[in-house]
This record gives sequence, structure tokens and C-alpha cells, in this order.
Amino acid sequence: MKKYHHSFQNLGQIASKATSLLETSQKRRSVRDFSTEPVDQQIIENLILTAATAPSGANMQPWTFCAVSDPVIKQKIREAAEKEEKEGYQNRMNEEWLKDLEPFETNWQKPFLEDAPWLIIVFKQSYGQKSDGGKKQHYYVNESVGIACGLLINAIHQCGLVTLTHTPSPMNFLSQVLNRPSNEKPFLLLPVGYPAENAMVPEIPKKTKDELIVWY
Ligand code: IYR
Repeated sequence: MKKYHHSFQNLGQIASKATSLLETSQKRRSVRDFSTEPVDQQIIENLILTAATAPSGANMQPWTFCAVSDPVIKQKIREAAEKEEKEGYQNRMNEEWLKDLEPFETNWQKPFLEDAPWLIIVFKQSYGQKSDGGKKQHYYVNESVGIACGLLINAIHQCGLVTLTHTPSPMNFLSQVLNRPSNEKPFLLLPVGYPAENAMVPEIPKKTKDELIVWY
């Protein structure tokens, strides 16, 4: 163990930070129309390192972040995702689901998978590798990787870029395209970049504080 160093701030500083954090966070939107404008690899690396500060079960850090800018791989991912999505929209998703998605005007076509300069594909590691080749147990894998993704989404927004939580379903094609080992399963795909000039977002409400907080 070592001493924890806390950077104490006064109440006024904390209150004003909490307010400005809320205001900035309320501006975050999932964006589906991306510009092809490139983003430096160093920026993507810092965003991923920020995500990897997440807490995880027994600090096993059960995640792998694949960052793709190669246009050939992006094209492969788009083709495979659209094949699954087409099947999903036409046959797998029920009426209620399709109705719930209407405000978002989504469909099986996913041009953002090629337009965005980066795709970050987050893999969860169901287990790890021991040095002797055995399986290392991982704990609370979904919770841990979910938290890391939340930090990543926030970091992308706070630095002025946009993303979208894309979950092509099923998404096991990502393991093949990216040649991942069998202990890793695809968890979330995040295109990252700048919004297209005329990017549109749906007008959707968030729950009010009375709907979402219960004070005791
Ligand atoms: N995976 C599909 C469908 C989809 C499902 C939900 I729930 C969304 O919030 C948005 C889309 C797609 O990516 O279009």
C-alpha cells in the first residue's frame, strides 16, 4: 500500500466544477454523421489511456481496445456490420423494437464505419492468460468494461470529438476481422471523429431529476 494523495479543493470550486461538468455533459450527443477529417493517433491513444484508468474487478483490467484507422479494415467492418444489421432490421428485430427506434431514423446502413477516421472496438476479456499458459480468472467483466467505455465516451466528448455507441448484433464478426484471441469478446464499437457539417441528431428528452433520483 502507499499513501493516497488527494487534491483538495474548496466547496466553491467543487460546486462550480460540478455545475460546469453537468452543463458540458448535457451537450453530449450520439452522432451518426461523421466528417472524414483525420484525428491524430496520439489523441486516440490518450483517450484510450483515460478509459483504462477505470476501476475493474481485482484490477484485472479485462479489456483490449482495438483502434482502427486502416481504410481496408474499416471497409471490411462496415461490410460485415451492414450484412448483420440488414438481417436484424428485416428479420431479427420485432415491431416494438423498430417502433422504439423510429425517432433515431436508423437503418441497416452504417456509413460512419468508413467515414469516421477511427473506430475503437472494445473487447472484454472473459479470462486472462497466466504465464504458464493457464487461464487467469477475471471478475465483474461486464461492469468493468462498461465503466471503461463510459469514461471513454466522456473523454471523447470532453475533448471536443464525437462518438456513437454502436452495437452491431451479433458482433462476433469483429473477432475474425481483427483476429482476436478466443478469451476476448467484442463489447462495443465506437467510431470517433468530428461531426459532419450537417450532422443531425434526434430531439429526445432525458429523464428529469424527479424521475431518476430517489433521495433517502
Ligand atoms: N444495432 C442496430 C439497431 C439499434 C438498436 C438500438 I437499442 C439503438 O439504440 C440503435 C440502433 C443499429 O445499430 O442500427
